[in-house]
Amino acid sequence: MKLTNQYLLSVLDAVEKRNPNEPEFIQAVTEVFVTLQPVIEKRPDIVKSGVIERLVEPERQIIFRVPWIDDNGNVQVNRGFRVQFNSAIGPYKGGIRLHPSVNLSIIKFLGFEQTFKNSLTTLPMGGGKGGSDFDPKGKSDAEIMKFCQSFMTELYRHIGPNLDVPAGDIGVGAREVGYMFGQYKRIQNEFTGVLTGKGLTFGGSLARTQATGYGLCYYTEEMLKANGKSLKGQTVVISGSGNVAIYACEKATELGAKVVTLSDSNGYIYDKDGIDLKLVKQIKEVERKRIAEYIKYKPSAEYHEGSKGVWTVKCDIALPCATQNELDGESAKALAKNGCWCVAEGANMPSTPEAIETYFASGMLYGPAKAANAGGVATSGLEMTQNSMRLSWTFEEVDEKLKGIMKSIFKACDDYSKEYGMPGNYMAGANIAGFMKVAEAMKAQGAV
Ligand code: NDP
Ligand code: 2IT
Repeated sequence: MKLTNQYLLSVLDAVEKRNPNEPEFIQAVTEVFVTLQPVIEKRPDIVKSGVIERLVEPERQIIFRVPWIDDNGNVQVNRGFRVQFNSAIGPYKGGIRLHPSVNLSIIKFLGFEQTFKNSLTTLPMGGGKGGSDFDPKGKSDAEIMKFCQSFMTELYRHIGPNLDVPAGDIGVGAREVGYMFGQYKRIQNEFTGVLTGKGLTFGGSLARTQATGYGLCYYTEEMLKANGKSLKGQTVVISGSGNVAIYACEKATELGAKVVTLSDSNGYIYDKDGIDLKLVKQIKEVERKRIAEYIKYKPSAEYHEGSKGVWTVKCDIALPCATQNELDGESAKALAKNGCWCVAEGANMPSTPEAIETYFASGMLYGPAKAANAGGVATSGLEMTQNSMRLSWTFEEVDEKLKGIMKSIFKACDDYSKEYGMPGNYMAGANIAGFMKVAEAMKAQGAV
């Protein structure tokens, strides 16, 4: 699909001029615009109320200095970000990413996409994202704590349970959320559900840790079911070996698939017998080591240098769960050539535009990130609800609600793809479904 609508082309042109050097943000906006073309043609009222121009400009962007002292007594300085993208349907909501590659473009693409994703969950959450170019790799626990405390010492004044509720993303899990929560509580003198992904002893929700990976598999299973298939008996390739990858592997295996790979930014492991997840959890969650360690304990498995190689492994289904643009056109062609017929995205924007073109050209089923990985933030929404009610649901209750949400997300993608004349194009369905609710709310609230 190409962008030919003159109005959207002119808005995109303005976005490009206003945001030079932000390739990831432009990529995310372009993808959404391409799929919104039929909506724009059908709904002149939305155009007239300036929804599109407002949607691509964050409500607020905060950039701040994060100084901290390392274990050698040296002062280190990082840059912190929080982009509060859209609050039309609820408080800003979205994760915090700690990775050396973090910059404004990456945080903006994530915050922009989060707006649509959160809308799809059916829960009242606006879109936001934050992070820092801090590199957690090789840092001691004390350094991580000092960084998180310093980060929150500035961020606390911009967030709140009814204003903006951050959570985890790359490099941020329960440990980091715990340190940030502790610092927020201390400065604000208030115990409140200001972050999600908290520890279970202080307001965290059961099943939040598993939610993104499990949700990805629930979505994938729905998509397969609608197309007369299921995960059972399929060979699955997963990239990444972090939170999303681990729990996608767990649920896919439970649903009867065989997961044969995991990866990190250095390389990938291939285990023809199916990944031993107990071993992976020990290496990644307990020891915080690299995925290459796997073959020390499982010599029959293989380790290959280079993360892109994972896409050359023969499979039925690929679940990219590492990072943006990890799967390019060439890798998508390699997948197709090896008979892969389904890609569902655990990571945010893992497929380049060329890769997505290849999925459609080769007739693959494609589950786009905004829909397929929405289970994490949906369960964060359930954590907010439990915090407000001052109670906690059982694992089974949360998991059941998550399943229901993922089913309804798939249905929305399917329904909207049909309504706008693109049956089976769940990318268009997800973007349009997510957009409609936000657009109606923005229109109703006036151009303010
Ligand atoms: P983690 O930090 O737990 O794991 C990230 C994984 O991705 C690691 O294996 C990491 O390898 C790999 N990775 C990161 N950057 C790169 C890179 N540049 N090239 C290759 N591999 C890379 O993060 P999550 O599992 O939480 O997040 C993974 C993806 O899922 C992200 O895109 C995130 O935005 C998305 N997501 C996360 C949600 C959540 O609830 N956590 C919810 C929805 C989406 P290495 O150790 O080498 O860096
Ligand atoms: O990309 C995402 O949806 C997340 N990192 C989860 C955000 C959240 O608020 O739980």
